[in-house]
Amino acid sequence: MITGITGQDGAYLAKFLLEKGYEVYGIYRRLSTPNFWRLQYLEIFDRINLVPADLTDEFSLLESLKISDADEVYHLAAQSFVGTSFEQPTSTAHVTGVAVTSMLEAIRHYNPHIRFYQASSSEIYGDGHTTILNENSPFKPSSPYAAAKLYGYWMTRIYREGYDIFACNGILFNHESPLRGLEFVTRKISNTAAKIALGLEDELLLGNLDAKRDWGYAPDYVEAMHMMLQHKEPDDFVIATAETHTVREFCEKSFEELGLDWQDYVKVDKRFFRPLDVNYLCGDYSKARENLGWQPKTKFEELVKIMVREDLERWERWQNGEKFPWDASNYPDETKLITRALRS
Ligand code: NDP
Ligand code: GDR
Repeated sequence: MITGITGQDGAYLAKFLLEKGYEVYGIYRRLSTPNFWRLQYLEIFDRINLVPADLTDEFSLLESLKISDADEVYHLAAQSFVGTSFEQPTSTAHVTGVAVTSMLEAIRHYNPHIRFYQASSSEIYGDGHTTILNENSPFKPSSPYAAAKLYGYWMTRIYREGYDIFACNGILFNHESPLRGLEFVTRKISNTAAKIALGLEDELLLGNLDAKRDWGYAPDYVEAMHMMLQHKEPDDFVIATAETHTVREFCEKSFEELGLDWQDYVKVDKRFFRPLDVNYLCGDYSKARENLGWQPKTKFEELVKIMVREDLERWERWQNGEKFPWDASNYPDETKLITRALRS
């Protein structure tokens, strides 16, 4: 069973598990506009058992375990956008933090033999690091999102050590794809650059261009989640590429892919800065390589190409009148949205 199956990782993981012969269940919550585009895009929507549940409704989580009778639970659902966590810190605490405990409690009561994967994050390291990070590096969260994830990280360890539940933290560094939400910086860049190349947009407004991230490719990363739950012992693993690049470099490579100079189009806008930011992240995945046999297959430049080419193709098809499941054509202009940064 996958929580967060309608998100980027949930959709890729579902596809990966279906290809392995798994029967896949996923929870979805009621939204005024249903969000199944990623499952439709990957052509797996009809092969998934969808169970209604919400992370803030503990009994619905317990019920989802009963309905699926799962052997493995991949807990991916969260309020996953760091920027929003500054604007909605309490709901982020409930959804991204406390719900991890709700799910672990549901497992403890329903079937403590279920193997549990927690979607932990490199954000738990926070700002101030200058060297490559591993499982033993200190945690110092720099956002409400990161604090909630750190709580989830510790609850996962507490249930592993206290109740003998096979519970693992995947400390995943940023991973991206054409299924990434449009508010995250990589997809914002690839999508807007593609539109600029086709004359559909004339500028790209961004915040902190100096932030460095270790960006990998999401389909590579969901394989690591599965490997963790097949390992002989439950443990915590960093999943990363061990390379770091600035947001500026992501822009440069994206526009270059389209034959354009990023400096002609990118402008800095204070609305996209955060009250606190993490300026450097780079992950050491040696433990995962040695214990799980996992390593990234897709590096930075290839990732940029995949994303830019895909967004360009989608917009070309859109210009030709094609309709297919994807998000961009319905997304509002971000600059129309009032953010806390703008008010202050
Ligand atoms: P997405 O934002 O794409 O997906 C989040 C998922 O959580 C969606 O399916 C969403 O459902 C679901 N969700 C949110 N709130 C609730 C709720 N109250 N009840 C039920 N479901 C809910 O995230 P990603 O796929 O990128 O990330 C997956 C997980 O991994 C997240 O926990 C994220 O924090 C974590 N992570 C991600 C990294 C990355 O680089 N992508 C790196 C490290 C960690 P809906 O469609 O209804 O909104
Ligand atoms: P992040 O991803 O916060 O690392 O969290 P995001 O892509 O939002 O930001 C990365 C860096 O880019 C800077 N930035 C901008 N970010 C956004 N979104 N929009 C902009 O216009 C912009 N301009 C500059 C940010 O300040 C930041 O430094 C992601 C999420 O997937 C989390 O759920 C996950 O846990 C972490 O990655 C690992």
